[in-house]
Amino acid sequence: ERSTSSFSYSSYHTLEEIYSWIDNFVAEHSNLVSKIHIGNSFENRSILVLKFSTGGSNRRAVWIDTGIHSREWITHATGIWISKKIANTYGKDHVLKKILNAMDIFIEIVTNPDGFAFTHSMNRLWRKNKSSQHGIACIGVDLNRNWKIGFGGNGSNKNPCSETYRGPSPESEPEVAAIVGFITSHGNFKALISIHSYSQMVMYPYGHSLEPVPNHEELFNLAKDTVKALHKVHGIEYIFGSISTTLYTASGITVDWAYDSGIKYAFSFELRDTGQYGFLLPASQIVPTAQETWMAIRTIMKHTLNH
Ligand code: ING
Ligand code: ZN
Repeated sequence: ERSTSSFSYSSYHTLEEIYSWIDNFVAEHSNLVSKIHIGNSFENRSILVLKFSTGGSNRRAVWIDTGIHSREWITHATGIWISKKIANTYGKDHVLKKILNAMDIFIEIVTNPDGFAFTHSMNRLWRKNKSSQHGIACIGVDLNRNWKIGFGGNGSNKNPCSETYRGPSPESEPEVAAIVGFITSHGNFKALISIHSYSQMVMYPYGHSLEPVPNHEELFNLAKDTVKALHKVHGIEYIFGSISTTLYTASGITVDWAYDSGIKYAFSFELRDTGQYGFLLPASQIVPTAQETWMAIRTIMKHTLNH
């Protein structure tokens, strides 16, 4: 395809289709959007980030990642739709305009490209990346257990055959190391939203511990507002709270690393549904899911702007 006008935002796409959409999208919105190559995956695929910026230098920034778990297809589709929404409305939506006058937005749509390619070619329900180690038969590390805060703690597994295998060491996986390198060297990220599916939840740190974070009350209230904004769109109910008290203990996760790295607005979403379709959410739910998720993200970005 040569332009985004023929791209269907209400369908699921392959990696090749998404990477070609990214190129067209950046070309069509070059005043606002650029593509950054932050590294390569274990199987040497490009790891790409979209940057939305109206100028300035090293502005405060918001990070959004989708698809760290490859089978969670609704998350990639939502990242694509939201990217288009930002490009289409940043001149008209006054809140978004204020956000983009002061901050940059970075979106990593395919955070686990090797796993994602594998969900199309071989195993629709593959979760981990595709890394292998000499002499070990099982493949893949859970990229949401490979971060260094709480690495190796409860809710992660040292068995390479486990779905929640943490990997041999913190940041051992190139997909994680690329993000750590990028966010750390940028140095001015204020919010991070890491998007998963499914369960309909908005959560914040910690996952590795039951201890409340210093700004727990602020995050609790912001999560409540976020869920309210989401609910307004199509009436979908989300629950919210810290990861360890809402879901389960999970160690070595993205948002715990973000929080302890100084990103005080660190959230993880679990998108639709609550289990009827699970990871196989029908494509007819892509646009409504993206619409409500956008209002949730916008709520967090607005709060970040004003704090
Ligand atoms: N569930 C998440 C998992 O990695 C999660 C739950 C989300 C844990 C955010 C920690 C942070 O186990 C899915 N669906 O991947
Ligand atoms: Zn997930």
